[in-house]
Amino acid sequence: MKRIVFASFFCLAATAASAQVTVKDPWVRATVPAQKATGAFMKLESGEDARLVAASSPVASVVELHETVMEGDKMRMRAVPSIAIPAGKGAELRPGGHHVMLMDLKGQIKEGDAVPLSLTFETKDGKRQTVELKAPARPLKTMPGHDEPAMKKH
Ligand SMILES: [Cu+2]
Repeated sequence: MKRIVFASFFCLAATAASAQVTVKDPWVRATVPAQKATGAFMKLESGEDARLVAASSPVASVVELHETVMEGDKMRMRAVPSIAIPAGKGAELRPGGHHVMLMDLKGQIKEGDAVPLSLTFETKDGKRQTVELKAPARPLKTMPGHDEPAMKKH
């Protein structure tokens, strides 16, 4: 009887491993001195429907999940409880869209720094997975900043 229980346990473990969320191309926007907040961006892929439900980093006292919304012609950010990662489609966290917001920064994040991030994902059936990674810091140059009050069109 015990052997059967162990066998099914290992089967479940194998299934969970194959359903993991993959994090690709993570990066954090470098900051200038005295800047208190910045964003972390990445591509998320998953074989089954999942959500990013929590994030933390030792460089920031407060970490939130944000979306960017247009209010009239202004871009605003607001906290959301989770970011959906549809199976096979994935999600892209980018400036001007969803992102991980690092707030109350403990110091300047310089270009080339490796910023530790801990991301918690949850699948539809409630299984949780935490991914630890280091995201390189780089300046935002050509893309519109998510903290700019409005996108200019010419
Ligand atoms: Cu934000």
